[in-house]
Amino acid sequence: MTETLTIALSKGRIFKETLPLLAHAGIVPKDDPETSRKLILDTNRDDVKLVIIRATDVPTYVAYGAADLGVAGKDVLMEHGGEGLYEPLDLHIARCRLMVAGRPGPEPRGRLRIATKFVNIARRYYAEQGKQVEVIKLYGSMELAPLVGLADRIVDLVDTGNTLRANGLEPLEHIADISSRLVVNRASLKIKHARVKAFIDAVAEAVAQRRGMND
Ligand code: PRT
Ligand code: MG
Repeated sequence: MTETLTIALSKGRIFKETLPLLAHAGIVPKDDPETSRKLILDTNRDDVKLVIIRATDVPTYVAYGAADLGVAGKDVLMEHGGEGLYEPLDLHIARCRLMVAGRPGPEPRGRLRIATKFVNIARRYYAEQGKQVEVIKLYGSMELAPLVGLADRIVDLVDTGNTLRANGLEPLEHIADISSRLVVNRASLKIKHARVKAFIDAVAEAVAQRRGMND
């Protein structure tokens, strides 16, 4: 009997954009997480399961070995720290930029207040700039914070920029280009080496093919 390979994914854009890559590796889920309430999805392969979790929980599941592999945004990995994770592959999906944004105009004087869900990234970023800031942790709708005087700046993901524009904010500083990465539990890499390696290779090939088609 072969051991099970468990892959952690979040629903939404990551699931949608990972599906074709999984298909290339011969893996097709039996349920759609957007309509099913199941948290463990069977696939066409008896020895492959998908666990559907919050995007920010993917590094934790994989680091503890609750999933062998996972797909997570670089933003989530930077914020988590990535300890215990092997990151073999940039999937080039769910791309966006991590930015500092705020109202147009000069930087307010004094100690800046920064609202974000990426508190570790924000602290690191401003520490590298030698700037003293106060970081305020939020769990969503960061764009609201500068509008109601909670913060001077936000650190958030930007794709089209429409969300910022709709709220009278503009991107001010670029922190990092973001895409989703394949992450692997280090013990799984050793213990299930042949299977994990074959999976990584198949997904890498799918990524290369898709990039060849798109660029
Ligand atoms: O939504 P939920 O709270 O459940 O979790 P999540 O937001 O962590 O998950 P999800 O599925 O929304 O995002 C998963 C990953 O997708 C993120 O970790 C990023 O790596 C990646 N990604 C790519 C994005 C975006 N593009 C993106 N545009 N994640 C979020 N956004 C949001 C952004 O936060 C902002 O609110 O979209 C808005 C900006 O979009 P524009 O096009 O208006 O600029
Ligand atoms: Mg979201």
